[in-house]
Amino acid sequence: MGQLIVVSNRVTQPQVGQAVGGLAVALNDALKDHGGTWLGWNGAQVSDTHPLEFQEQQHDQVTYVTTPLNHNEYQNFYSGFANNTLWPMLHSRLDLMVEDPTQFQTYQQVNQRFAQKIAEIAQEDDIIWVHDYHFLSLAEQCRQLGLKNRIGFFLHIPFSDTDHWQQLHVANTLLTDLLAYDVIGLQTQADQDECIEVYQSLLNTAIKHNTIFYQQRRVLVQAYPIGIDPYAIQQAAQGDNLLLQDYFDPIPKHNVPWIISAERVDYSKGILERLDAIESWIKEQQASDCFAVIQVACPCRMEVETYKHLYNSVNQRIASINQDLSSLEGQPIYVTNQMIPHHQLMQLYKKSAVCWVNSLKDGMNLVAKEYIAAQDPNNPGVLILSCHTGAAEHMQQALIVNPHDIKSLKDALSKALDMPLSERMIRYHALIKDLELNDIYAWRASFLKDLRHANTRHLHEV
Ligand code: GDG
Repeated sequence: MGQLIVVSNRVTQPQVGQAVGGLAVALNDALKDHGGTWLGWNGAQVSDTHPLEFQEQQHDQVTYVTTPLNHNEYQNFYSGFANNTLWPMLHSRLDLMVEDPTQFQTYQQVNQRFAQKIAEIAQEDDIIWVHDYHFLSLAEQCRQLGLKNRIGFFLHIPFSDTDHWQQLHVANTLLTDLLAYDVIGLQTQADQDECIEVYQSLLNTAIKHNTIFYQQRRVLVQAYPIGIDPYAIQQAAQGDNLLLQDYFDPIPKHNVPWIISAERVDYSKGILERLDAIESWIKEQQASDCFAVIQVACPCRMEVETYKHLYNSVNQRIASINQDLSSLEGQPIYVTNQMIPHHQLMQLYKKSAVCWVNSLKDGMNLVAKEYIAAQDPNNPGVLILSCHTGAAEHMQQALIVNPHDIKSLKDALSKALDMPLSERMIRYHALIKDLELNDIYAWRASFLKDLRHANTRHLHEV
């Protein structure tokens, strides 16, 4: 059997002594098990005149092949077509979608540059696993270079429906390119259904069960809900090196329950909607000292105007709520814009009585799963979970809310704060059982099993 080649936008190379998140660990383990290569962007940006080369580095039986992006690629591929066109469209935010033919051209060129590198390194029996919306066209570019390998794709974000795809001028090109993969992996059953529906209505492809037949090719469209490593998270949460003073000023008040939310500051996460509900709840109940809200809000994609604007709005909103509703006991909301080390974040989850995931649309949402895994089984906290996350498809014992319905949010908050231990334990045990059964290793194994068995006949064989 050949080696595994993983491709993702960012490559997360583990550094000695530094704990990284579950996905990076799971992919690294898969590469170690199979012998493998991880290909992607190294996070650096260089000038347009700088020669673009891939660097190879070996670490713990894995070869990391990484490249910088030049300024044009960063602007037009990464910030542009990937994050300002595809991300909003796939998160049903057509109001924020900007489509520019130059950006699409650069997107295709970057996919082609990566395909050329894959063609250089891939042996005949290697299998290739590509991640996320940055590389919808990568398999097609590989096929054009003559690669016959099995190539699988996993989309970490939602697939979206026909109405949204139709608004994209290059939809047919991208959907056709995607059919050069052997397996299209999605987060949820709903995404799987939507993907099949989009192919039926926009490309009129023949479909049987969840296989698309297109120009002598068979493409499996299948949901593989991503999981976490509950055991590793339990271990991490047991540590006691949480240094609140390094992240919060002032540090959160201790004598009240904590409500935690942790996310990149992204409009898909419903942060402002949650802040509205918190403010309204406190005003209605006239109770600003009932709890402390812990908001971990890491800035991201700040070169995209929408993100910069949202980041400022979130911080201003928190400052204004704190100004209006603080008491002698302290303020209601404590925010950090810093990235907290993984172990400490897991400890913060464990100390928090409630976790509130309020996404307006989210492929899965790993915070919801990590929070449950980090809990003390004898005194677990409560998860408030948006119905618009992929996680809600399987985590029905959470308090499921509609993030657009402020009343539903406030009711859930009251219920979470009042929930007796017996009910918290029943909900927790059902949730943790499912997380253990469907962990990240099961996710990886089921995707790779299907990819290995994909029944593939390629265009050039016809
Ligand atoms: C995409 C999809 C899908 C957050 N703050 C800190 C920190 N985090 C970690 C969390 C979690 C990860 O980042 C966020 O994962 P999510 O799944 O919640 O969201 P996205 O970043 O949008 O991820 C999503 C996911 O891909 C996987 O397929 O679930 O739907 O959008 O692991 O813990 N980690 C550390 N410090 C922080 O301050 N160390």
